[in-house]
Amino acid sequence: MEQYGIYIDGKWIKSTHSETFETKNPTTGEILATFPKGTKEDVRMAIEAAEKALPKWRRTPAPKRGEIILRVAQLMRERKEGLGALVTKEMGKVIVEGKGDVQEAIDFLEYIAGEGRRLLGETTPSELPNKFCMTVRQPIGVVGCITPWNFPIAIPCWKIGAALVAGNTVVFKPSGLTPLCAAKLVELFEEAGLPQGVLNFVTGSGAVVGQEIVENPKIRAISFTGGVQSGIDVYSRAAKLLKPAHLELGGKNPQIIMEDANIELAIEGVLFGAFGTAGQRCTATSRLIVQRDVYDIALERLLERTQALKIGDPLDPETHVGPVISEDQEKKVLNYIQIGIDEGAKLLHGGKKLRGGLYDKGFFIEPTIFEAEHGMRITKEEIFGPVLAVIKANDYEDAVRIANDVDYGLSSSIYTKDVVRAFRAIEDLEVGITYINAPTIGAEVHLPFGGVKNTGNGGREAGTTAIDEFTEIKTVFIDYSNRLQKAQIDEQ
Ligand code: TXE
Repeated sequence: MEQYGIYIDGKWIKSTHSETFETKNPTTGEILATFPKGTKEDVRMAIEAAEKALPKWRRTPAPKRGEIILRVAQLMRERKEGLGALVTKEMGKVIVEGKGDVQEAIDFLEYIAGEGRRLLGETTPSELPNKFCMTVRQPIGVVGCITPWNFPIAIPCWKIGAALVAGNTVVFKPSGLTPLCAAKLVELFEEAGLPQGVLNFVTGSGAVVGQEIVENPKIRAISFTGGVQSGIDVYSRAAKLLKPAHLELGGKNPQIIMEDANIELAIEGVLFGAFGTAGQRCTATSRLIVQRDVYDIALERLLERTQALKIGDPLDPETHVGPVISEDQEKKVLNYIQIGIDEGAKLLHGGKKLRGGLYDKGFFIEPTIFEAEHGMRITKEEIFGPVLAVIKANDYEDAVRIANDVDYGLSSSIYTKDVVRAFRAIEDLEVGITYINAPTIGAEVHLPFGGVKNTGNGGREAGTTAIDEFTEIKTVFIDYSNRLQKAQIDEQ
């Protein structure tokens, strides 16, 4: 079993504290590695190293910074099978999705490496003669990246890749549930030739390591993905320091099926959207809103197809649904199932923890389908597990009203063949992402990713916007008139 330390200034070293924690396989309970319970002192050492490395890194030409990032992507390509299997072992998603997690990281790193040759600013005419105006993008400084467990390779790459190409140095804290994937990622950056101190890595709790990252004034910006409560805590602490904190939080994503939809396709979509990654994606489909004329047939097909799903070892390529990440997550999901039953939702499928054989070692929950009334807690709160609430809608207006009547606004989907309705849905759905005739999951890295309402605080990761949270814009005026010119003053 591997025993890791923290990674500071290009070296794996011991934490200032000797206590450790274990990372475990959620399928088998096997201990995969141990990591230090990092301290505030560890974070301060990481910050010091990142500050020391900053002047040289920010002056390294951006295309050269991009080359190192591209090299990480190449190494990942070479090792995709092994890394994908590690994601599956540590996080529990089925193997095709484990490899997909790695592929998403590769795609993003390749995309963002090219940003080294863009980092575009603007030029625009001046209101005065012989004067030139432009903007340039500059790194923010030392930034903190705090990540969750559900995409243990892809999400850290979205943040770290964008931060580094922009010329920042990084203190990275992964989720305590997936530190091994994170450590392997750090090793790849090291192997790709990232200079010492540019990326530093401290494991430990949100309350100690995470909080120090947020509250230490030497960290100039935070990028956070996680739960809403943690996000609010991060945002309010950062606010006291006027520190920008970019937040990607949860979702309660609806898929709408209209009466003219291709029902087979829509059901295939919802199976993937709701039960892929055992429902543990921020974009997972957790509500299926069906127009009443096709409600019975859609439900019938949904139940038939769900019965055929194979739940088991996520390393087995035949498996459709693996375990949830941890005992706590299992408890949370089972508790929501009980809430659904107690509030009178009709349990149509699943609802139980699976037992016997392999199931006894891991955290397996049956794919669960409720027939629910809009307004019940299971139709409003993020569950983050394989639980789907099916809701009947009268018509398009009713479906959109239900879809929008939640606190979150990340992803959405509508299945319809009516092009007018599809375009109306693009306008009407209060979310950051809308899919037409496709499930709520499946982001592509060259498009912006993020949501409205409680899903975040307005920013977007990935795409052309990826760089925004990691750069400051400087406005530059160059006067070559050789005299004092005054903007906004009539007499010159
Ligand atoms: O997230 P946390 P958890 C949701 C999902 C899930 C719930 C809890 O509903 O059931 O969140 O998951 C660090 N200051 N999502 O407990 O606690 C923490 O150590 C600084 C949705 O894993 O938010 C970890 O590294 N850092 C989400 C990271 O934040 C803090 C993906 C996320 O942990 C902190 C994951 C604090 N106060 C969970 N508190 C998505 N949007 O996809 C925690 N951390």
